[in-house]
Amino acid sequence: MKEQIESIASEAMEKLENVQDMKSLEEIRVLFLGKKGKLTGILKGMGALSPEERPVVGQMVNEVRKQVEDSILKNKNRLLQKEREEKIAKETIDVTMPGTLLARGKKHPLTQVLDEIKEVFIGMGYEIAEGPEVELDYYNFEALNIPKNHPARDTQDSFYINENVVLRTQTSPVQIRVMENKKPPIKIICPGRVYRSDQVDATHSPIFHQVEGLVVDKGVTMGDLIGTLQVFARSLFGEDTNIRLRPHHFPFTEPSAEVDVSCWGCGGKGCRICKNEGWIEILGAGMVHPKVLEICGIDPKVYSGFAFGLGVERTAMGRFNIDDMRLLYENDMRFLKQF
Ligand code: 2U9
Repeated sequence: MKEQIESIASEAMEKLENVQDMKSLEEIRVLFLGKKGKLTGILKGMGALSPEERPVVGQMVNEVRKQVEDSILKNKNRLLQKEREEKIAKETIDVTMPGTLLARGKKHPLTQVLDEIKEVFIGMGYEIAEGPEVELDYYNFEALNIPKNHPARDTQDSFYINENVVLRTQTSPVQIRVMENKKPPIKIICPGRVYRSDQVDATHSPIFHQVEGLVVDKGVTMGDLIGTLQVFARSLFGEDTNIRLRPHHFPFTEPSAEVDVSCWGCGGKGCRICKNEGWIEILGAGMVHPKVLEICGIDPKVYSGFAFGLGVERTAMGRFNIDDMRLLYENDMRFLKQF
């Protein structure tokens, strides 16, 4: 029995000398001191000993138990300290290391231009109005003084869902809906997506974005329109920018004009950007046709208004010198990260 106890003691101490982690330490404790442990087994066998041997063996077992328990405690403290040191080492941050740069996203060039345009008009007291993209023929054409046989209604120009429903070809229907529901003064811009049945090429896309504006009040004049467009053009293209109106025709405005800005590249002398014209067309505008006011229940003898419309893609391509509209839709980061 004594030899057995001594061999258990030396086995236990040898294991405890090399223990490397808390899990193994616990396994050693169970192996020697647990219910089914080696030392516990000796105690169970003590019944078979003579009365003289029992106290001697009992004392030996207790001595070995204490030795093993002391060693386990010492190892436990050592391993806990080791774990703490490892944890601190792992979590130590070297504050002198350069930070990991997070890739910052950026707004799409169309969004940048749209936000700039909104900013200018919000600064002039306009509200933003929105409306459905799948529109009734009535709001997209009839209420805009575009009669049934007008070429703009031809299916080669518009996406018809059925005879009375169309994908809106401009955001003007939103202005109609506002005028039907709100008495003047009205001062809104209507940004949004519009659809035209065009073949995709460098300057056309079946889906593109517009911003239209509408002001209706008493005594609104062409002078108000020109002044507003001058402020808009200078905010977007620089303080030295001038505008030029060329007579035009739109069914929903009378008089109508196409509006050019002096070229931002050469100030009007002529260069590659403006194709030596000195001017670049940016939008269309005019005084709201009296019939359109009337259709919306606004008396054209009491009220007048002006309206304008611009293409966001066209504006962005001018601003960022982009020569192919398709680049705006391909989501190629090599292109987009330039803006
Ligand atoms: C109402 C009355 C009048 C909006 C206008 C234009 C002129 C115009 C084009 C610019 C480029 C469309 O995106 S584009 O192809 N728009 O030239 N738009 S006046 O006139 C309105 C709108 C609503 C009730």
